[in-house]
Amino acid sequence: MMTEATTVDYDGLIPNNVGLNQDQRVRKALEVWHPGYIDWWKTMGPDGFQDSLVYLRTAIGVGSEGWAKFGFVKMPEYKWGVLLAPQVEGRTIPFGAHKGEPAWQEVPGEYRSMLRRLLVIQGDTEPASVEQQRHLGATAPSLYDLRNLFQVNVEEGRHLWAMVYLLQKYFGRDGREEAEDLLRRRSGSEDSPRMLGAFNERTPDWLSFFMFTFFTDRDGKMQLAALAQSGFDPLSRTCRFMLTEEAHHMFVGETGVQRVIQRTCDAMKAAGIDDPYDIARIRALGVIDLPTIQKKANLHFSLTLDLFGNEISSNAANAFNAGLKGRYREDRLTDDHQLLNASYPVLRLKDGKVTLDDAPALSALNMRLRDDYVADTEAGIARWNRVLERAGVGFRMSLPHVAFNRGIGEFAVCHADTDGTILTADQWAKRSKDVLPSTEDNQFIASLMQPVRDAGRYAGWIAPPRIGIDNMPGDFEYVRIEG
Ligand code: BYC
Repeated sequence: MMTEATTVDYDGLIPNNVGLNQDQRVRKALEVWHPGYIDWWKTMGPDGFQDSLVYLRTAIGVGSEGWAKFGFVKMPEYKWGVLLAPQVEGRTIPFGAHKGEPAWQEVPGEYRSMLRRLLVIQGDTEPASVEQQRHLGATAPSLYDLRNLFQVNVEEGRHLWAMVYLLQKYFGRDGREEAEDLLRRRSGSEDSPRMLGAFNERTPDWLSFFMFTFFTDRDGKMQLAALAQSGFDPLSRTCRFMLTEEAHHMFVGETGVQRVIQRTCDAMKAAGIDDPYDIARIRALGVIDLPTIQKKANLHFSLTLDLFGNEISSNAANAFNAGLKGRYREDRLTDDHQLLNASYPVLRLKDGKVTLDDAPALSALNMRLRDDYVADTEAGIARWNRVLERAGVGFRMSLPHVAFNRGIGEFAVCHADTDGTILTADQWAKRSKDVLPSTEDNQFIASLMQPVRDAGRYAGWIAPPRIGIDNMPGDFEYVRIEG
């Protein structure tokens, strides 16, 4: 049974469904944080479009249907708010040592620092992605894509609000300091970088953006799904609502790459080119050759795998045991949800070979979530391949081996080919340009990044979408750039 209204209070400065009007202390703390956030958005958010009118969706409820309203908004005036999925009455802790006890409505003292760390890491990724994408507006391939970029950006901003609310409400002074620090760190900064590796990388072009939203936002989905199982009920409710927004971000990535592949296939067909490796001729058509798209996928997949942490992790075991972070779809799994005697197969590097070893299931939870992620990603790749099948082009996209190009975990110490073969440093030095984007590849992609700003028109390297956002017609002006 659900309790609480699913509508959102829009009267105050901060739209919310958490009763901020009755909670002076937290409301005050958020109102103090608000100007710093707006300042961050204006200086680190989308560059050059702060006065444009953008056709954005805003959440107006948290029910399963009809939570979004579309309309033209200037981004700094977007209604960022605090939205939690409705409380489920009688909810119990679904896993770990406290399984079956009533879900916590307050922070359990013994797990305070562990929980704070999880919130801060999650919170840190959200503004980081906005910073990484801030220059992309200048080269958008259409107004439709420009609008999708901004939608993703404002929602990542809202996800930051979601974590900041939890920090401010449940962690007092420490929480306020963490909330300030989330606005202080910067993606790619030498002195004060974002916390996780992939969030300090550059997103230099639109193919990178689509790959990022396909691969890295999907890590967001998996991590949020694991946190949505949390025994700390406010975190569970927050993540459940964030997941409804995350779906659009992955749609942007998946269909973005799909449209790039489609356009390349169409151009090859029109020019009578059958060989996908006839790269110079294909590039001369002004489209991105399929092997280069594969290299970009290799890069983004491997960077994203690093976000799952070490295969064997006591942090992950402790968070599960404490009831704070579960497994993907914990509620649909049918084991004892405690895993004290269970094992799980883990890929390891042994005597220079990739081997599968059983490890205690509790320690292997990062590996397990990563496996679930890989399976989810495979399904998306299969949808890309349907475009290639339909076009009759002899090329298929695939995921590289999990040992390929890793910076964290078991395989960080070795070089591996895309099929998992371990390579020497010399072999890797020769091979890497064939499997990761080279400077030349990146320069070619950069040369295509010319903005298209007429409603209904698209850059030559990407096909138009099949349907418009909110069912708008093909020539709809999604962004009124002059405001
Ligand atoms: N970079 O025991 P381990 C998203 C550190 S994306 C740098 O394996 P654990 C989004 C680790 O902190 C989802 N350092 O770690 C997507 C630890 O340090 P300490 C974000 C790393 O904790 C797109 C040490 O190495 N949410 O939402 O088991 C757009 C030992 O490692 C990295 C979350 O990640 C790294 N990649 O696993 C916008 C959920 N990996 O403590 C948004 C919350 C590990 O020894 N986070 N280290 O000093 C977690 O659940 C876990 O902290 C992690 C790491 C899965 C990240």
